[in-house]
Amino acid sequence: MSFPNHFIWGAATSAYQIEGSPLADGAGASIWHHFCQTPGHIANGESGDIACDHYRRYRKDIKLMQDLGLQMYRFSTAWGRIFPNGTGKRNQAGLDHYQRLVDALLSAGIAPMLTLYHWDLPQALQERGGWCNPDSPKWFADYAATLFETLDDRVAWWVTLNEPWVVAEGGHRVGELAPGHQQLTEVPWVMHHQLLAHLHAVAAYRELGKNRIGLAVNLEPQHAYTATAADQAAAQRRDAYLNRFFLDPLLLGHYPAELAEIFGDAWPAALPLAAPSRAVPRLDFLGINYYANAYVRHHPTHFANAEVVPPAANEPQTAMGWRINPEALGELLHWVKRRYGDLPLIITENGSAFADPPLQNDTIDDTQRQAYLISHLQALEEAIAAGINLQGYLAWSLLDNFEWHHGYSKRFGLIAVDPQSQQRTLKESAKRYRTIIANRGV
Ligand code: IFM
Repeated sequence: MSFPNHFIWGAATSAYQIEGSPLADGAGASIWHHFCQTPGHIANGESGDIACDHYRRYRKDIKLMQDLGLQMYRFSTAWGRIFPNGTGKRNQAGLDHYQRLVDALLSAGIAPMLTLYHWDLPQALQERGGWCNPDSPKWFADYAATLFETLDDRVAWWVTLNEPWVVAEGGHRVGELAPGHQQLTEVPWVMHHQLLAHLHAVAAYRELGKNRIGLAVNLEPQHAYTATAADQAAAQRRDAYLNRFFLDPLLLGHYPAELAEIFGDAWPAALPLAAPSRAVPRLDFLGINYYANAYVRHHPTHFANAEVVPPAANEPQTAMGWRINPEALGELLHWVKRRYGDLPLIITENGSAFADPPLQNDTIDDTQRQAYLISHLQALEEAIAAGINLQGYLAWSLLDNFEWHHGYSKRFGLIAVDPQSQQRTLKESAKRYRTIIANRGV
């Protein structure tokens, strides 16, 4: 493999998944802190209370990033550390923490990519309706503006929201993620208010910032399970729901037509949107989180009359039960270019959970993760050669961490973290990634 010289190599994490110390230094509780306290929500009753203790160990973790040769580190700020009540009085200690983190990254020669929202809404805002409240876009833009004013002199890459569709689907329809609602009527509003939140934050950025601002969406090609018209239509509906729900209104100015049919009475009569304008770009880059594709078939009683067919035991899959399909990643990048134009793209997350072998002779030989990494990088190399404007790759994740409702049972890290001792161990995939970075892909 060979990647262009300007291609950026890095890794990603998020605040609640690694930081621990959720209430330290005056922070306000997040919906995840709250959600974890209800028995039954998280596997093994776990929480992010300690996680990777990165809030206190970030300097050591930056040394590990340096050791791997990372050029960029994507992390998120916890809104409630900066505004404990979500709005109103600012907590300087929280802001100072992230200033120290950014300064330490820059001194290590690592470019920070700062995600403003990776699912940890302040609980105080949830109590005011969370993303269902029409004021939520303004709450978010005010919080974002504080960070732009404080850190845009040092942060050159900003991401507004991480995976807004997962916030709506997991948190408001399925209910397995915080805040744990199962209310179909909430889903369109949660999506719409996040969209407006992104637009308000970008508008604030155009006044306050001078670098780049984008978004990170999870995209997953939806393939029809069979060639029947019914399965093809089911795959199209799921594509509209998952892949186009946020990007169509953002970049094309309208919601996918299929959504009214999918939601039925739960679809609001009006979701007013301003048309996109070339003069004020709504994104400087698009971050894509890619893990898997899906096969979809018609199902009379499933949501959207569409069922995702799980992989059979003998089909390639990760410990999440997600299909391993690097070709679909290439296909996806071409689809994005065709549908939304030639935006600068970055893979803001890609990685795999596997039940890693135990530490033996100081080695964790995670061969499956290495194979996943390499096959997906090969797909990216081909996409670049075919003219895709791909600027970088951020592996998910730097560390084994709190995988939401799965607790610590699913390990995505390049670096293993022993939850008891907090000992970090570079897996073989991390060493392989270090070699790849050092040789620009070779
Ligand atoms: O851990 C998550 C992350 O927070 C968002 N994207 C998917 C990852 C793996 O499930």
